[in-house]
Amino acid sequence: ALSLDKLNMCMDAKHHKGKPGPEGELYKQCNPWHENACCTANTSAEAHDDNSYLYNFNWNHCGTMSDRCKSHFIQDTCFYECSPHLGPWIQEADESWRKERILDVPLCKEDCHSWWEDCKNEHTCKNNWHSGWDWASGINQCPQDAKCQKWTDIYPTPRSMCEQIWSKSYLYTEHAKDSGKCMQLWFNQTNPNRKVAEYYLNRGS
Ligand code: FOL
Repeated sequence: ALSLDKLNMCMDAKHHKGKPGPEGELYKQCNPWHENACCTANTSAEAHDDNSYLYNFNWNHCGTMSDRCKSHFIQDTCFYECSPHLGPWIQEADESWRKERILDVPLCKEDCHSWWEDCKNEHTCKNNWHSGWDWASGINQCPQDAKCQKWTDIYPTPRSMCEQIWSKSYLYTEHAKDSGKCMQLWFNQTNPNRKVAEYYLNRGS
């Protein structure tokens, strides 16, 4: 029978495994997920590359993105591709490239703020990075009608960035990392997000 364990599952998207499991070793920033992951080792390595084959996504669409800022996008990619505890927020997606997506994942305040702080001096041309790019060159470029602007003109606050950049994948929260009420992009040892998923599952039923 179809098993649906919302506390331990992978979304049906472009690169995710059918079900979570151990991976031995994952690449650099993705390694915290290695004990139980929805990403393969190959996906974890690609997560660290510019214009990687995952989505051919160009972080440098308005000039070179700093390594500090880019580290948060790598971490977001690890979280998105590897997390086995996103069940409560998985929804059907109306997109050509994936069947399912995440919606309103409650993000810890520190993770959103440090991401925005480390990126606030960059430039971008769009608030929603999921759609509307010019793909003529094979990687995304800013479309004619979207000029490069200061990051802070596109995203005045951490909240606006975290919620808009991946079309509401994340919900901004004021919860702190140790609260058990928000999902962490950054962690070292055991995945703290399982008990957060458990908290929201019980709350919703
Ligand atoms: N991180 C998180 N947290 N949530 C996500 O949903 C997410 N998604 C990606 C990467 N990290 C994420 C994938 N990013 C396109 C653009 C970005 C992208 C995947 C695909 C893309 O092909 N956009 C087309 C429209 C495609 C369509 O909707 O059919 C475009 O018009 O630009």
